[in-house]
Amino acid sequence: MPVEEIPRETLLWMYETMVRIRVHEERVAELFAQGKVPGFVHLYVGEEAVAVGVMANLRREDFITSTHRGHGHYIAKGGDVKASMAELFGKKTGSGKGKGGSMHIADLDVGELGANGMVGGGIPHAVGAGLGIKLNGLDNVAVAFFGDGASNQQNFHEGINLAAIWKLPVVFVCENNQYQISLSYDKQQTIKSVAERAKAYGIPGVSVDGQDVLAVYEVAKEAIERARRGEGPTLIEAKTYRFRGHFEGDPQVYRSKEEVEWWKKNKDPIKLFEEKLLAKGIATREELDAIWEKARKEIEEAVKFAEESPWPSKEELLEDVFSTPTKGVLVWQW
Ligand SMILES: Cc1ncc(C[n+]2csc(CCOP(=O)(O)OP(=O)(O)O)c2C)c(N)n1
Ligand SMILES: [Mg+2]
Repeated sequence: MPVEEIPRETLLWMYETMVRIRVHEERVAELFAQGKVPGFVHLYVGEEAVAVGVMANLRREDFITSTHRGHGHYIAKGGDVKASMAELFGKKTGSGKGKGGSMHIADLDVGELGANGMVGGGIPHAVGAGLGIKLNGLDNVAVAFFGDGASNQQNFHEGINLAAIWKLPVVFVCENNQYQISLSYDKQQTIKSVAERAKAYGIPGVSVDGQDVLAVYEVAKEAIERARRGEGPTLIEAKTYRFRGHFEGDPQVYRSKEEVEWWKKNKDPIKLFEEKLLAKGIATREELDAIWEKARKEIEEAVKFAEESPWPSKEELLEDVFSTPTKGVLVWQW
């Protein structure tokens, strides 16, 4: 979509939010390497335009469901970075009181129904939210984010089918970053685009360059408006790329350094958007630099907050924790 058709305020929000995610993720990588963030960490560097292009069309009261790679979704939905950073550290002040960690950030205040350690696990939740919206006669929408790997899961097929036959206000956003862990896309699926699967459910399917925030914005706008009008779901495939490993510590033996470097050099969503903003005179270099400075300051404050926060006490260990015990044994948790 041409920049001229989008308010300057929205354009700057998009830039600022992509920068905030990038600074957050690169800082978390350092903190993880220092041993300050326990558990697995999957970062969103390189994929920022997807969350931001979609979320620029959402209201606070709309819902999202996220993935194991969910920090970017949370930040773009307007989440509190202090609460999520404290959660990453396992501290009591975290959004899940320190018991969820990176893969389980949820915050109902901003409509984030949950990141999810189960691949494809958020899809049925979004469909449930869509059913709730419809039964209550509201005009909100629910957006399910998931990966290319998740699009091979039963949850994906059942979820889209139900949303399609019931015309639910759900938008399915597949972040096709071309790998599920070490398995490349062409080894997972025979179709060129995940969006082709929409045909099987009788709904619109569209594939978009996920490194171009304005292209994502445009297709998301159409899908979200369609859902709000009660016309049912859309499947969007955003073709993107993760600049870091599947998780922090991934040796990445399944792809070449040249491939990664090519994407960083030619398809960095922030650089591409920046060039456009400068060329069109939407912002000056100084204004953009100030945005980076502000983001760094904000993330440092969140790190300080997390570091200074207390650990949960032993007595709280079993509070707010739910499970399905099988003969006294806790079910598998990834
Ligand atoms: C149900 C389930 N099966 C397997 C796993 C192990 N696993 C974690 S991430 C992942 C790959 C997911 O790939 P994709 O959906 O493309 O997301 P990406 O990591 O690329 O963002 C797998 C198989 C899991 N967490 N949950
Ligand atoms: Mg993937």
